[in-house]
Formats: sequence, structure tokens, C-alpha cells
Amino acid sequence: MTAEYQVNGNVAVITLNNPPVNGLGHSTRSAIVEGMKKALDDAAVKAIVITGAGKAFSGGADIKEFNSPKAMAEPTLHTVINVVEGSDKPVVAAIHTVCMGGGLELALGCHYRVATAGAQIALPEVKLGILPGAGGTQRLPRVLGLEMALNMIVSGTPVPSEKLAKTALFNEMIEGDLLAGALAFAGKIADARPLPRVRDIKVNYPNYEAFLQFSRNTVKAMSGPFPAPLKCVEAVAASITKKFDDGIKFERELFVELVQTTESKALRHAFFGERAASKIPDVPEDTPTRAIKSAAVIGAGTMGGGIAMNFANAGIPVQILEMKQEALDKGLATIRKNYENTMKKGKLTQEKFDQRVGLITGTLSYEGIGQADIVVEAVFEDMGVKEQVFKKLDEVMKPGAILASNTSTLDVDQIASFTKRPEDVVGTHFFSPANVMKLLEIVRGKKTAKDVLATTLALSKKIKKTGVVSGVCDGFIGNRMIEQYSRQAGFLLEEGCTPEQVDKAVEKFGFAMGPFRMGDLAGNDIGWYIRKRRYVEKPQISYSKTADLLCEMGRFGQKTGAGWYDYKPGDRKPYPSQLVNDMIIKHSADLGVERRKISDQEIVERLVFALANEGAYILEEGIAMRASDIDMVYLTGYGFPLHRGGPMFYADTVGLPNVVMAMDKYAKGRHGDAWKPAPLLAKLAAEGKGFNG
Ligand code: T1G
Repeated sequence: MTAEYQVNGNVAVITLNNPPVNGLGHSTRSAIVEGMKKALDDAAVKAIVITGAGKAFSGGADIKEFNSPKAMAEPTLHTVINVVEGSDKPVVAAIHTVCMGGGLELALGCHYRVATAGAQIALPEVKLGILPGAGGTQRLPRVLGLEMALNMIVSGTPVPSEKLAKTALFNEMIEGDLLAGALAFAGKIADARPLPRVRDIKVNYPNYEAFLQFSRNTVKAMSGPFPAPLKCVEAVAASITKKFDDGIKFERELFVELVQTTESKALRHAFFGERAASKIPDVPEDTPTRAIKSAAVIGAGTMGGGIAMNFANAGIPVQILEMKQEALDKGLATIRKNYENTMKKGKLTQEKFDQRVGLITGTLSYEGIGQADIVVEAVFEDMGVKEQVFKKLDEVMKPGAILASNTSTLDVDQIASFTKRPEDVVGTHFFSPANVMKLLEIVRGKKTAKDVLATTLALSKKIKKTGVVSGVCDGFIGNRMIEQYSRQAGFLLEEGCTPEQVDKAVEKFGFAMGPFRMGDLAGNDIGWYIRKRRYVEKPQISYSKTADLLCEMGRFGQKTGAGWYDYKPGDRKPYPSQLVNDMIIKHSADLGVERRKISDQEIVERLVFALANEGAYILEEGIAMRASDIDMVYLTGYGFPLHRGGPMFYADTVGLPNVVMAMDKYAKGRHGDAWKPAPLLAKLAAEGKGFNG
């Protein structure tokens, strides 16, 4: 049973017990109704307390149930709340730790609510592309007022319970033992009548029409491709414009509409995808981890500095090793400047600034970092350089230290072979800017120890990264897929597109930045260096030469003041370059390619399906453990639009048979070899299945 029932004196206690967060799945909802029935039938029971076992009062409806008939099976959450609210004995919600979504809606159906401080109170449904669907949009405004309720529902942001202590949401804040406090409170109000019902409170807000119109305009401007935020405004508006029951009906209609949208399915996919990524089938979740009380980073450049900041931000002291004092001083100064800028924006207190800057120190000797629990090298992307560094690390680092490489493409097994402790070697591929981008690719070498993996995953959570485990291959997950994306981008230039046309098409699809603007930002020389290596290692793979011609012109991007686009000094705005466009047109002529008009649809299909197809190869080779891992890589590391759910999820929404059909069409064009469907993709398409099940 997923809720326990016991009677304490003359108070019945119903304790939700559905780990991990007391999700209000069907069995829990049934158990609450059963408990209510018992309490109402027991003449000795004068009052009822509902509370949650473990680490939550309740995290809300069981999202895992959404795509199953159970979600709508009686007793629905509406029914449960109506039973509670319709009880002729007082029901007290005893709230702690987490009270969110349907959990808060259940509490709002109770006659009274008591809480301990520090509980996260939220209606976060909007973050899943839906809205509170069990009365939250109608009851929360009745206890918090229109404005505060609207803000909480449109943002989905949790508010600590103590901040709401003086509102009608809580009747009492409990110090000490919550259950004891709730039982005492229940004893006090057991005979109080009439029973207070939130639904009976009237929402007052002078000139609410103007406020609601302002809210509509503001929310419309900030919600991008997501329909839910604006629907939240309309639902909350009903709490003041409609009778309660009409408001509930209206809310229900909006909820049913939103839960079926692709945007909501994509957000739910990302919610579970982020959590699934931290699970490694052959590494039990209770694998003991190594203590990480100090860190070291080799290289004080952009990457090294950003990586060091991640540790300092998580309260972990970190030493940066550089070979030259000047480089070290420059790196530390850059970090300090970064924190100063954050503080100027009001996003960092002086105290935090001092703490973080104080946690980052520098050293010029390898011996200086020998006692660190983990060392991350962020040196030049060249195997020879990595070899020197790891041989030295093998000499100086204490036993049990984790030796991590920030390599973005190189063979982690080969790097591990430079040491006598390959089991302690792992790839930790950060994405620039390393202190900002959420993605951390954790590259598992053949010999990487399980506890090293478990430790690195736990560390990724501590430094607020989305850790995704990758096997060893050229480019791991993200950069291996981006190679196919970039190949198609180059071919499109040769066949008729300009850089801005390609960028605009994918940015309209939702990418944060198109491939050419991204190249100018990251530096076109980085890709050039990698392609030169690949021309030698994989001569059979064709590439467009446009990117090489650009680099031969010295146009590396913003850092050289010119790239695919022209730039004005001090201005990061990209301006189409006639010189580059002429180079491209001439290159097409040299190739004998007749340029043609290419649609945005073809641009998006060729770039995104190239990602999905390579992702299918990565899946079948076991480089990625699951399709949602690949989606998490692209959502958190490559600016793939969240409302599309990631390349694999997007391919599923298009339908894999349609993807294969489009690929067959492109296979008839230039470089058709790039469009051979991965066997896994062909198989799933033939079976009418998707990558994500
Ligand atoms: N349903 C199902 N599983 C959930 C869940 C939920 N609501 N919330 C968390 N989990 C799982 C999660 O997948 C993970 O599983 C484990 O719990 C720990 O999660 C009608 C319709 C509650 C603040 O949006 O924000 O109510 O990976 O790692 O960091 O209006 O989870 O271990 O197998 O995040 O301590 C609205 C979403 C639902 C809350 C806890 N509620 N959850 O954070 O643990 S819709 C939410 C969270 C709704 C009603 C509507 C957080 C948390 P596993 P975790 P945490």
C-alpha cells in the first residue's frame, strides 16, 4: 500500500509512502481515499492528518504515469481532493521538505495546513509544459493572492515555506517534530466549525483586468515556443473571473490540452532524461565513491579557468598548475574578472566572491598538486602533449587520485596507457564556457574503475553539471555527431546556401546558434585542426573544403575579427561577408556544382537527421547507453531547442520511417554515402518504433 493509516488518540494519520518523493500515483491516491473512508467511518476519530514519509510530503502527480491510463483512472487526484475537502471532519496537511504540484494541490484541499520551515513549496507544472491540473490555479490565488500565486505558477519556482508563513496558506509553522505538532494542532481545531475550505475564499484584486493584461503581455514575450506559461495566466485569471467550479472545469480543459503537446512531452522527456543519465547499468547506485575534498586543474586558459571555477563554486579548493608565472597570473586575473562581472550584475554577493576567489590558488610545479583528490588537465588538444602531462601526473599524484582529461575528441584509453594506473583515468569533457555550460561528458575508458565513474558522476551533480557517460570513440557523443552536422552544413554552402541562410534556418528551428555563427564564436581553427587529423585518419570521408578555405584566409572567427561573417571592433554582431560569399560561389564553380535554391526544410532535415543518424550508430556501438543520453548531450551542450526534446526525440516525433524516407532522398544527391541509415535506425523505422521506446 503506498499510504499508511494509523489512529493516534482521536486523530487519524494518513502517511503517504511512495518513495522516492511520494508521487501521487494511482495506488497512492487509492490509499488516501481508503484512509479517508476509515477515518470518516470511525466515530472515535475527530480529526485527520495527512503527511508524507521520507524526503517529501509529496513531489506531486506521478509523472511516470502520465502516458498510461492509470493517470486518469479513478480515484483521480481531483476525486481525492474532493473527498478530503468534502470531509465532515477536519483534515490537516502536515508539510515538510517538498510539497509540489499535485502534492500542494492536495494540501490546498485540506481544511488546514501546518509546515516546518525549509520545505520547498511550488506548483512547477509549467516546467513540464503543463499547468497545475488539480485545482492549484484556483486555490493558490485564494490563499496567496492573485499576484503571488500567478508568479509561482508561471515560474514554477519553489518558495521556502517560512517565506509563506504569514499567508493563509499555512495555519501554523511547526517547530521541532512535525507530526507531534500537527497532532497537537488537530486537537485544537477538532471541534471548530464551520470547516474552512479554500474554495470559499474570494480572490480580491482591484483593477485585476489591467494586471492580467500586463501579465499576458509579459508572459507572452518570455515564453518562446512554449504554450504553457500563457495558459497558466488564463487559468489563474479564472480564479477571479469565474465561479470556483467553472474555474476548475476551465483549468481541466487547459491541462488536457497541454499534456498532449509535443512541447510538454519534450520537457518531460528531458526531466527523466537528466535523471536517467546518472544511472550506469553495471555500476550500482550505491557504489562507494572516493572523497573529493580538493582538486587541481592543469592549464589556466579559457577552459582551465572555467573548470577551476566549477570546483570553487561548489566549495572545493582548487589549484591551477601552469608552466609560466605570466600565464598563471593572467588566468587567475581572468577568473577574478569573471567573478567581478557576476557580482556587478548582482548575481554574486561579496561574501561568495571572496569565498570563491579564495578557493582558487595557483602553482608552477607538478609537485604542488600531488595531494589533490582529482586533477583535470585542460592542455592543448594534442596526444603528444597529453602523453607528457599524464606521465608526469602518474609520477606525482597521490595513490587514489582521479586523473581526468578534458580532451574533446582524443582516445582516453591511449591517454590512460601513459600511466601505471589506467583504472584512475577518466575523461571529463567540459564545454566552453566551462563554468556556464551544463553538459559534462564523462568518458569511460576500458579500464576506468567503477568507483571512479561513480565518483565522477556524483561530482558532476555537485558542480551542477549534467553528467552523461560516453564510451571512447573519436568525438565521444557530442563532437562525433556534430561532425556529421558540420559536413552537411559545408555541403549546403557548396550547393547553394550562404552561411546566414543556414544559420537562420536552424535558429528558426530553435537552435541557440547556427553552425557558422557557432564556428565564429568557438574559433574556426579548432575544427580545422581536428579535420586535418581526420583527413589523415579517415581519408575515405568527404568534407566540404569551404571551412578550410576560410581558415586559409586567416578568418578564424570573432577572435580574428573575421570568420564566416565580418565583425566590427568591439561588436560581436555578425555581418554577412561578401568576400566569404564570393569565395563560396567560386568554390562551387571550381567543383562544377550548379548552385540551386535550397529550402529551410531541407537545411533543417539535413543537419538534424545527420545528428540522429550518427546518434543511432553511437547507440548501436554502445558508446551511449540510451537515446535520452544523446538528447541530454544536445540539449545541455549544443543549444538544441528544449521544446524539440533533442535530436533522437525529435526524430521520434517526425517518425523514423519519415526520417529514413528523407535520408533516401538526400542519398541521391551529392555525398550520398553520408545518408546510409544506421542499421538500428533502419530496424526501428521498419518496426514502427522510436529511439526512445
Ligand atoms: N513523479 C515521478 N517521479 C518523480 C517525480 C514525480 N513528480 N518527482 C521526482 N521523481 C523521481 C525522479 O525521477 C527521480 O527518480 C527521483 O524521484 C528523485 O528525483 C496534477 C499533474 C521533487 C524537488 O514537477 O522537482 O503534479 O531517477 O533526483 O533532487 O497538477 O524531483 O531516482 O528513479 O529530482 O531530491 C509536478 C518534479 C508533477 C516535481 C526532488 N511535480 N520533481 O528533487 O530528487 S505534475 C514536479 C522535482 C503534477 C498536478 C500535476 C524533484 C524534487 P529516479 P530527484 P531531488
